[in-house]
Amino acid sequence: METLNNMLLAVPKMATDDYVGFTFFVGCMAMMAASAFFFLSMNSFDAKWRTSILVSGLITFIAAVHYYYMRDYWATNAESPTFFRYVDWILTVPLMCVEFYLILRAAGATKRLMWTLIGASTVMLVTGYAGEGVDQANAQVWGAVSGAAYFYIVYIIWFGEAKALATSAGGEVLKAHNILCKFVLIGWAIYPIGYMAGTPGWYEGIFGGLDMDVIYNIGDAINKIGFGLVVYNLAVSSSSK
Ligand SMILES: *C/C=C(C)/C=C/C=C(C)/C=C/C1=C(C)CCCC1(C)C
Repeated sequence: METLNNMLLAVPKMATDDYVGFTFFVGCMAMMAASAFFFLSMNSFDAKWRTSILVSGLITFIAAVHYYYMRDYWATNAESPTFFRYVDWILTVPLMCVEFYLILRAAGATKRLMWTLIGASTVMLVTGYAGEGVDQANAQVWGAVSGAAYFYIVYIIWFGEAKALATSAGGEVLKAHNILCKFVLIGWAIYPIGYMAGTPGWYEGIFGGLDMDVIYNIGDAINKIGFGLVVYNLAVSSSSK
């Protein structure tokens, strides 16, 4: 009977103190709801904002699918789904770079700027995966390289070419750009904390007691849904005029 139940239902139990399992579950639902919200609202905006809202929806939708698998992987193996985590990020973080390009396009953003941001984010994530999933013994070195790529992105959007374009655009676009910049500086800084909680290094004594997956899951909810809502808000305030 027990076996039959397992075969038919196959829903593993979840302990009430399984915060990783819980945040994977809630994260999955939140990403699905956010995707429905972005996709369904898309056509109520002027044509020039539709691609931005579509990309917001794609970011949360790709995450929803990965969260579905990560939740399952955790429930089955009680182990961090590092591979799925990084596949999710390697698809969604470049799309967040595309969002910067899309909102600054009217101000003259070039494809070169877009590819520079995408390139830096790829370096950041590939080296992060190397330290977390492949060569943990050198996690601090990989983490430092990843951090350098991260700060390069911060530099471009806060002080570099992207900032200059946003300033020349002014108005709602500048406001939205500045909020997205804060997401990258503060919201994205959650991830290196998760990394330090889950890999060996000088920082173990500081962050070692925290749970890497819980931190990553909180980071994803804030950054993917929050980022999308900033773009949504920009579309609302610019379409009504
Ligand atoms: C939706 C997913 C997002 C916004 C993921 C962002 C991930 C990062 C900003 C990760 C950064 C890392 C470092 C800066 C150093 C340590 C390794 C990483 C990959 C965790």
